[in-house]
Amino acid sequence: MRELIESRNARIAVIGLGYIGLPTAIMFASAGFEVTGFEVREEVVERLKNGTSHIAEPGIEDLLGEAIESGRLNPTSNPEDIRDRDVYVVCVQTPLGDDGTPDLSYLESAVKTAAKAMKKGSLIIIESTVPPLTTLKMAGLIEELTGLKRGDDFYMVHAPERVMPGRIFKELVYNSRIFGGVTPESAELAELLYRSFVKGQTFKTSSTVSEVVKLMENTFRDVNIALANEFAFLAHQYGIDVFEAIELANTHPRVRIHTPGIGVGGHCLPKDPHLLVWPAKEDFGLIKLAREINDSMPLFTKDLLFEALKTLNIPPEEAKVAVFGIAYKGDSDDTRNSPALTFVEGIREDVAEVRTYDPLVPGTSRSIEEAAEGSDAVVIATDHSAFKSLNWEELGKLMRTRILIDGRHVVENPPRGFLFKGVGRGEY
Ligand code: SAJ
Repeated sequence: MRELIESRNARIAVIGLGYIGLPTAIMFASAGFEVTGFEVREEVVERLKNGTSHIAEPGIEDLLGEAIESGRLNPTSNPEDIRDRDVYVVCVQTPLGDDGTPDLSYLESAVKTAAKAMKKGSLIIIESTVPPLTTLKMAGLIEELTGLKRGDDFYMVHAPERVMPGRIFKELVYNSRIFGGVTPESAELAELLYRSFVKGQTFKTSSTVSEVVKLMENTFRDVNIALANEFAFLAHQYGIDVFEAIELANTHPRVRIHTPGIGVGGHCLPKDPHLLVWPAKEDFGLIKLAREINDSMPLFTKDLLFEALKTLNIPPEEAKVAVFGIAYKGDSDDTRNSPALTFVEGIREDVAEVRTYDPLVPGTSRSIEEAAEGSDAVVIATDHSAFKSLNWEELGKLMRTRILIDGRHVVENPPRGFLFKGVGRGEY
């Protein structure tokens, strides 16, 4: 296998062409490997064959076009097309089910697809974020299905990604990377393979340590955001601006307080802390409480809005509210688990009308003016760059009442003539 990888003659199958699998398949193709991209969604395969991407990522159209035209990347939905590959890279989602526990059905299906197609000596790599011990379980599934033995007859690795949407191609190359093998040789082979395009540092460990590391990274972030949100609650108690306090506290060389806001969204942070503790036999208070605090932020923002309506004697049932931003974070078009949407659903039944405007998300108001027209309150729910330079004097003329609620610390100095409240802005 080592020679096949070094000579770029290893034939690679990437299973799952989503926002991680497609860029990864493109990077391997660009590094000179023959890559077959397996994707169950046939409409996605057809688009990719024509060189058009179903995911919006800077630079992806050109890189995809080159990979397809060179013949090195071949999208398919036929499992026969990935038979007897040297490497299988599994990049499928691991969402939470409706019951709040991890749904590993996509992963198991992808691993079974690989097991049916693989050969003796294949290297199986799981990039998906999974609960600890899952890679070992998947190795057992492969052994059951193929009769092959891990380590002797096939290699298996957990290789988590750390990329940020919008910077995927840069981070795939320059971010450091961890390879967790079910055997040391598995990790060595995976590291050799990825160094065909990874320029960042690479580290080898066991599959379970790798799974825990990935989940610790996002749990660390979620818990620290929850702490920042709790500092915001305190700022309201003490009548201070939490962002001023955080900026000053962060001048300490070893303090890095995160940013409070309307909540925590995306497909990672709301989920990964649950994956981390799920297989454990006991509860973990801090991690669980942090999730509860972050999930409470849309409601906290609703309270700020209702306090402002009350101050101006506007009955909520008569209020018209414009929500600016529904994406889960600034300059993204992704609305998965967006706290802005949780906020919108949380007020919809209590107010007369809710209009949303998000420049990056289709289906919202055609313009910010259309959303603001006749409204009693504007609520900023996403920190899009476009919202940082709004003409509030002009927008205010369109509004019936001028209430401004800032859920993402977008407005530094509240505009004159507005009743302003912001998450963490306790002085208002
Ligand atoms: N957020 C805050 N306060 C903060 C930072 C973020 O409220 O200080 C909110 C954001 O508005 C957003 C949510 O949290 O709603 C998640 O934001 P994020 O910047 O963590 O974005 P993700 O989920 O796209 O990316 C994270 C990253 N993980 C870490 O930074 C540790 C990324 O590196 C991972 O690759 C990604 O999860 C993932 O795929 O796991």
